[in-house]
Amino acid sequence: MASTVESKLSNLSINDDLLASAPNLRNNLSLLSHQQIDLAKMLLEMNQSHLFKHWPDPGVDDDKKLAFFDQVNRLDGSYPGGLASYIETAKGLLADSKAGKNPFDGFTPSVPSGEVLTFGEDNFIQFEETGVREAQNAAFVLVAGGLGERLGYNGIKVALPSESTTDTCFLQRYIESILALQDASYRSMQGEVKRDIPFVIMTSDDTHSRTLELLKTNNYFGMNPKQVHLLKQEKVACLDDNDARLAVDSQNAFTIQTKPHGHGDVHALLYSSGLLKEWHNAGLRWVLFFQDTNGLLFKAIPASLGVSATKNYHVNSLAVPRKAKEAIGGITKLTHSDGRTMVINVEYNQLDPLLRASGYPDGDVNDETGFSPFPGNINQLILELGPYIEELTKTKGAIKEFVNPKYKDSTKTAFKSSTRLECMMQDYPKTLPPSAKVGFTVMDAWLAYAPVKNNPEDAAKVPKGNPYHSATSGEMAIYRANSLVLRKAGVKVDDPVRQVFNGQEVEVWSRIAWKPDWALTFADIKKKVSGKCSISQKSTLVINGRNIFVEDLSLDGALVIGCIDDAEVNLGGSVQNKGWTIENVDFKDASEPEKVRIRGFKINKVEQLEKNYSEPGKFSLKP
Ligand code: UGB
Repeated sequence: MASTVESKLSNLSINDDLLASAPNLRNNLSLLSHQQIDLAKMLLEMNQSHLFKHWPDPGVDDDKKLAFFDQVNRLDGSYPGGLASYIETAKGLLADSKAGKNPFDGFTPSVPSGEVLTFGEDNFIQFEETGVREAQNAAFVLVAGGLGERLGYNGIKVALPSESTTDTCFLQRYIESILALQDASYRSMQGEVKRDIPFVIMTSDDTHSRTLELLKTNNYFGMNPKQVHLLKQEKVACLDDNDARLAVDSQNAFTIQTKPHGHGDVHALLYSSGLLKEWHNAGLRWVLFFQDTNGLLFKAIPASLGVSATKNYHVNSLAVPRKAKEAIGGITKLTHSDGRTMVINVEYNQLDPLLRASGYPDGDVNDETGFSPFPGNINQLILELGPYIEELTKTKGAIKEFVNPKYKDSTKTAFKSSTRLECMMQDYPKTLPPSAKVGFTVMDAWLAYAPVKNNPEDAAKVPKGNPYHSATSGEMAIYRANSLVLRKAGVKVDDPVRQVFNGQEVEVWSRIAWKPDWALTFADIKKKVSGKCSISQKSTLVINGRNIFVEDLSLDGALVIGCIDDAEVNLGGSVQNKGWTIENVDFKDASEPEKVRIRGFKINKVEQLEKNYSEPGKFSLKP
């Protein structure tokens, strides 16, 4: 055996000094292939001999030793430049972090200028029309690999109901919205080729199989499975100390601890998948990125895509007014002392110190509008495909990383728990040349942004006036947005009442929900609603069908109406019944399903008028 080991060693030139740091590895070399010895050599050179400290003699746990190298091989193959490059970068970033080095050194922040839109105004309607036309030249990318640690929900977040009158989950809402855009775009272009809009979902080991299962058990929510591509991101190795020693799993000494690398992985995955080139060859022009739980998102998409197309933005970030110190990144213009400038997201934990260090002694504070002057990044990005491919050809999709260790004390010599490198998709513009056209579009938060991120306990602690970003507020925001949109179209929708669920006081508007193919834009709403309509606060209105026209409707109760595409229904008259009530549920009440508990209420369907038209033809419903 000794001679085999010696010959492997001489072939691979692991020298004895290096091996002396890992005697237990030396004892096991005979088990390893040449490729595995190569990886072992790399680990020793990168100062990782501790990984072999607990290795027993050959014959004991040999399968685990081989599994260890399988994992090392995966970690090495899935990171641009390999594991050695990961460790090297980590050492540099950890040293910078220990030294308290500011990643924005030399940059001065200022408030950038962008397109600020108001719902329903003429230019908003114009942008929506342009956006719908452009939609058939777009591909959509959902980043859904996150664990949602802040929410603490046990399932995948895209499976959560976006609202509970229809129980439509986020993934269904997104897919139906893309399909509605696809149809509307085709109709607006009259007669040109009909395209299926590609839809990519980035998953991770935490979410992949459950996302696939959700799609399969629901027939892809009506989308052609060929339109959907799942790209799985890999996790990265955790780091135990400032020397970037890899962290060993506490449950299994033959496994390196891993954690998600962040949503920035989406660029490298898209690049290596070959999809970008395929889309470019097919004539597509836009890639739209979005996150897992924003039920309002598609109300903002048509207009913001219209802005991208009109302004020829290479990068367009969607933003909302943001309260100072609110936990979303701020869009900021950074000007370097050497003259470089960029418009980029600065994460909320970095914006305040950056401002303080740049001559704003109060840091990030609200101005006279009641909001921070730095608009809040909601991480919905629209990239122009051509320049995007050009840039990724240079970078291979690698995004500037950062590290965020939680130190045990001020000496910054030890971590409370292992850390890892991370990257964010919105950091993509950091490597762009100054000629790149980087802009942003601000819309009201009531229209564009209501994510579900915080668990009930944390949401209840959010400072007064700041958004809860919980399952409760996410659902109530959908009813509010739909009510406000109908109000703008002339419907008399009652004022909301205030109610407390799971310790959060929210506005409860009439529960109004419609399928995306009923109305995508404000122009659609205005075509579908006319006359004198009114909806009382206790009411629920659910519209499932493209050709439902509402005229002179007075609703005080619950009404659920649906029709097939070949039917047309005129809806009016007076509907009155006991309706659907909202009942409080405590988040600790284990007798309720988790998806109900986390929103703090459930809907009791007491009485409703329900009508579905499943035959072609013209119908009228006027009770
Ligand atoms: N995600 C992945 O797909 N993979 C990962 O490894 C991690 C996440 P979070 P975060 O909307 O208010 C972002 O955790 O990262 C997906 C912006 O950085 O919900 O704290 C995950 O599934 C911030 O600037 O958010 O903050 C989810 O879909 C601000 O805009 C998405 O990435 C903030 O979002 C976001 O993950 C916001």
